[in-house]
Amino acid sequence: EVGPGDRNSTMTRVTLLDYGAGNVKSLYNALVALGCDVEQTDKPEAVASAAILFFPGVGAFGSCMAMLERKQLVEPLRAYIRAGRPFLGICLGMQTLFESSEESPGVAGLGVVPGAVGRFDVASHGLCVPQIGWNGVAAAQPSPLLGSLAEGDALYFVHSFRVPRSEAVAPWVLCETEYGDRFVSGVANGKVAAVQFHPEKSGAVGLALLGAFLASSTAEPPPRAVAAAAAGGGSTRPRLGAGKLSAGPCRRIVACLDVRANDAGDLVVTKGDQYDCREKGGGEVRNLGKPVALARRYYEEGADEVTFLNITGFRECPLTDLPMLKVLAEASRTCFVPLCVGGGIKDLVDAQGTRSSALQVADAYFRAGADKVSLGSDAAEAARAYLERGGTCDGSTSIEAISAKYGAQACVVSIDPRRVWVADAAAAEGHALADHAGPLGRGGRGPAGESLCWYECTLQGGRKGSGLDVVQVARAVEALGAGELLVNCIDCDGQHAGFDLPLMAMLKAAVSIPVIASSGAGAPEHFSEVFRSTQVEAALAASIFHRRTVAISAVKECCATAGFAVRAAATPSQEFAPPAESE
Ligand code: 1PR
Repeated sequence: EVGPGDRNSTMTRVTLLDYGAGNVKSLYNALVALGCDVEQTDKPEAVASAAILFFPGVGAFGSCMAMLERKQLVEPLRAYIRAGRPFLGICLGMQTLFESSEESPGVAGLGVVPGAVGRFDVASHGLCVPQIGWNGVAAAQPSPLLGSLAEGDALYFVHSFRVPRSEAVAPWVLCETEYGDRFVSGVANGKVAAVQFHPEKSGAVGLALLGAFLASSTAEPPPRAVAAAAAGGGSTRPRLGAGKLSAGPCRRIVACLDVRANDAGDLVVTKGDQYDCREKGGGEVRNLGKPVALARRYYEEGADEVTFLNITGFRECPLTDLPMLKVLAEASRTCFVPLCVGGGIKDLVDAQGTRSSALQVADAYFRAGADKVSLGSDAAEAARAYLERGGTCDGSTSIEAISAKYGAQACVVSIDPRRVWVADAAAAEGHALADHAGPLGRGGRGPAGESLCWYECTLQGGRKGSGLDVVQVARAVEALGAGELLVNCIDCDGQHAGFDLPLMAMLKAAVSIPVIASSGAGAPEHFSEVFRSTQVEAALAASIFHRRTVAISAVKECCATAGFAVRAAATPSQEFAPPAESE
């Protein structure tokens, strides 16, 4: 596969190793946006003849090495790297350069860099594994790659294992990052480099780094890469001094697009009030814009992540016609931050009786450009089955399948709880209770003035109850392999009165994976409040951003003032790719 359409002989040709795991689409899109002519390949001979080689990867160390063995890529890769030819490894593409990893005991890595990859040990610091989000780096050696970094610049990390500092690796260290302890987040030696973070998903800062790599790898780099490197992240803050960390772990601000077809059949971004997306009195489906254009706007305004939820599930659609595939494919050409897609990720049977597994649906979304998928109803059903089995995993659920193939960090579970008010603890029949008269409550009350409630996990966006307690579901999906929880609250959705703090606190305490608080944001202070009161890693909003009542920059300013590290608000407008035309 070669892209884009305007390829010509003067374009810089780069080789992107696509060995069948993880999402290579994001890196492909970033390289195309920087003006490269990208050859996507899994052939040993293409590695041998590459002029500049990119080695991306997400997933597990062992399965990645097995795949490289199967495709006879191990020796060509070793030879290419040992010859010191231009190479950039990303994430798992960095880890596999080492001799081994605690993730897959007994499996040998490429062994071109000395040392072993180890498990994060951050629990004592109150941090989550996987590390999902934006963090800084400190340069350990002078390198053109990091030359454009400014103080405050953050890059996007997603990983559960990391390279510890050691004497063996010391001569290779390009940069380090702090997450609990200090770990090696980049290695380099001449024209060979590898980084733990995802430059292709790190906005203008990451594109600048990719641009700098291209500029230092070839005598004739693409002009757009050179321009991106020169522009850096667009910040006017001082350049980063040697050894100084550019930033610490940041709280994430997520923009969410609920997408569905309106009555005229057009795909629109809509927004509910307590999940009712029609104008009052059962009118038209609310239309707040077009998905690709809105996603791009949020990227440019500094959203740290964009989530698309297909809220109708397009239940009869054959896999290949899922409308959200096109949305993802187009959005990922212009949004260089993580994209998550949810809604309808489950086993599908189309009108002709053709079956597709949830994993195949997820595969299609990853190939289209998603970085994570989010499971709703199917995850709640998987949790029920897990609980009925007495809390054992048997490998039969979509969470397990997706998490095994793409890594836990790529498998989000979105839950839609609804409050069930009870008169007293006895009436709660053992469910986990939240007290809305307590310090985190905002005076919310049930119909008979109750202040205690438990939260029922609903199915199909609130259309069906499950009888399951949201805390049970959260723990079960974590055990099954989910890497992150998106916690909505039907009662608060679209109400602008703030997040449901008792719910968020309860779930944050119940799991050790990152939690995204969702539903109810109405003001910048609601974000700093949820971070302060509940320690969630991220907070998501929809209606305030769609209606421009609150800007993403205002949210970030408010959080920063309240003492929470956030990624610098705005990404400068990109001229790399044209806006999508087909909406
Ligand atoms: O069950 O796997 O097909 O997934 C369906 C997905 O669609 C779930 O993630 C579910 O949350 C979502 N969904 C289904 N129906 C609706 C609806 O609104 N009728 N929307 C729906 C969920 C909730 C949030 C919303 C926040 C923030 N939307 O994502 O964006 O509440 O809103 P706010 O800032 O305006 O308060 P499956």
